[in-house]
Amino acid sequence: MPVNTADPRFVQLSFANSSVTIFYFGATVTSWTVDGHERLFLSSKALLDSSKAIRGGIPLVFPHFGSVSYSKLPQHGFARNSTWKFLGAVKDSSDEVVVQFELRPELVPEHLRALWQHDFRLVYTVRLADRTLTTSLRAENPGSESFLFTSLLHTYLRIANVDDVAVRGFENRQYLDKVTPGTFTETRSEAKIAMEVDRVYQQVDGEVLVENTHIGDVRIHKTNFPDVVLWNPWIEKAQAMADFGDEEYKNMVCVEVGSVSTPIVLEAGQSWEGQQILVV
Ligand code: TA6
Repeated sequence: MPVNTADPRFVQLSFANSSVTIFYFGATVTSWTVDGHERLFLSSKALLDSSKAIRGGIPLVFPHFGSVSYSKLPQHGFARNSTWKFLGAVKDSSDEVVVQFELRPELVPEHLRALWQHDFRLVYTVRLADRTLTTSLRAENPGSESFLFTSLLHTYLRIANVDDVAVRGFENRQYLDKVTPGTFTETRSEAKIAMEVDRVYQQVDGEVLVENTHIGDVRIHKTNFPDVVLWNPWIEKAQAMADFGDEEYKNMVCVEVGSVSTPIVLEAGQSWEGQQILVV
């Protein structure tokens, strides 16, 4: 199945009735269509000129989620603000299309590189098959000293109406709430969204199910990403973001698999890999 690199900004994969668009900037998946239906949210105001992280799709968060005391990098690190190298198709068969991207220090903008000077290599693998999109991020430490990192796939799912959506899989999980600061335990079998939500659910073991998106459910399976962030900016935060429509909070929910609660220590010569499988 074709891997189309005609446009200098992105690569497009197609497989059966599915397609994926991945911008080289941030190695950001911006679109995933199945049976002609778009399953990811991309803001109508997203900037696609490499001037800032793309508002939507699946931005990559590395070397840290949020802002941390041990780094002066901007929120969510530099992976989503760097132009990655396309490594090409590693598989293009009758059952899936697989491509890879790479990020190394020399590809990171100098002003960001100067704020985090560890040697590293990231390899991002995007695998498109029938009704599934698998994205895997491998971090390697080719240097001689260990470094700390946290990482997350900042997935924006497209929905018809935020009032209808229910997210299952968090029951009895502890979560760090960034809206009403504190740590709580989720008692509900389904999380609904009727206000700003910004929660880091910890040690989420099983499948996360996002129901009533607009054409059915999205199932999220994950490996080595113990946490799940649930985020919707709601009205005020939506209005405060220049690259996000004032009303767009009604049509998106971020369900973000990550390893963010506890930094990972990557020893010299070691590697780590986290994976997400979206199933519709
Ligand atoms: O993942 C949720 C979050 O950390 C929110 O707190 C909000 O800041 C969101 O990420 C978007 O962050 P960004 O830097 O892309 O505007």
